[in-house]
Amino acid sequence: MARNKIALIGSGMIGGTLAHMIGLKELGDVVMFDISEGMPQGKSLDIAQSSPVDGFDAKYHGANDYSAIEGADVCIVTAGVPRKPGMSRDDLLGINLKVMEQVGAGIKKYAPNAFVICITNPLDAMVWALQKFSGLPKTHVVGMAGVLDSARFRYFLAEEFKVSVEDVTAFVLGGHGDTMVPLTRYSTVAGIPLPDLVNMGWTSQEKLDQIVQRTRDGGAEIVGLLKTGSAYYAPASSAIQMAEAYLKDKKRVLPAAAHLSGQYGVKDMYVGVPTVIGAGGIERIIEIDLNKAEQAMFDKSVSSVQGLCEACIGIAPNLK
Ligand code: A3D
Repeated sequence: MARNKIALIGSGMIGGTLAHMIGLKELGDVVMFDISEGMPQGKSLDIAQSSPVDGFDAKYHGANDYSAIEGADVCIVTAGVPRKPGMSRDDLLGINLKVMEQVGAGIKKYAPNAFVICITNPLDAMVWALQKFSGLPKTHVVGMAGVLDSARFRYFLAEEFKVSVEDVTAFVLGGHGDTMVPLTRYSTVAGIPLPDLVNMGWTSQEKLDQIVQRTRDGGAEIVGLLKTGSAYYAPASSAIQMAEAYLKDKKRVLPAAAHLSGQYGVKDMYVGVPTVIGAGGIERIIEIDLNKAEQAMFDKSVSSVQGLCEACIGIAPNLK
């Protein structure tokens, strides 16, 4: 049986980390694509040379031509530009929308049966545009943000409670941005919801609110420290978890920016919601009950994503 083929479209900081992780986890052969000449070839050769040391078998190929992604089972898209300090994710919209148009055409031509995971920001609008530009089924084009946002939330909670990150589950809904909705009611330590942990004296409501805010600002905190770009280790790990769920038909329950066609009262938009990811791509969208306050936060997040999609249509009217 042939190995899976995983195409990385964009081979910068996240793309390089993805390529390395795919080898270490033996998920398949890797094609690193980028417009920068020599860079994907150089990174591919470098990672391939680590394989005898780490003991994994995978073919690595760097390319500047889309034909190299032909027949890919999974495409992970990071092509575009990241944020610099002082920039919001939305500032990237104009440049990255044009990149999505090229990427969409490349995937449509060479990898129409792939499961496509978009990471490029502003995430919810870019994945929406990428699905339209590529014409791939909506179940097979998905955005990575929720796994990362909930991982940040889980990490901060585990630190606060002094328990293993493995025992903390977290739920983050909505767009990937300042309006994301970390749901404390559905986040737990070993099944105990966060509001109960406040009542049990494990933390205060004030501290929990600070953690929620730090989660919302999680990306900006790292941009401020790095100064030259944005986070890449945790974003790469998060996308790998989604790719693995698809390739191994794990049917993982993962938050993802998924296409909504009426769920949560939202039509033809990508917003972060809990999903089931397996061999069928996005196999199910899980609709949970939101209370009034949560619904209001979710609506605010949806309207900010809607504003970005409208801005995309302003630039590329063919997206309508
Ligand atoms: P970076 O290291 O700059 O890599 C981007 C790569 O894209 C570069 O190597 C570019 O040469 C390449 N590129 C630019 N234009 C094109 C094109 N037209 N076709 C193909 N390749 C092209 O950035 P990064 O890897 O740090 O981040 C990539 C993207 O992910 C950015 O848009 C970030 O904002 C975004 N990001 C999203 C999250 C989410 O949670 C959604 C987290 C972190 C970063």
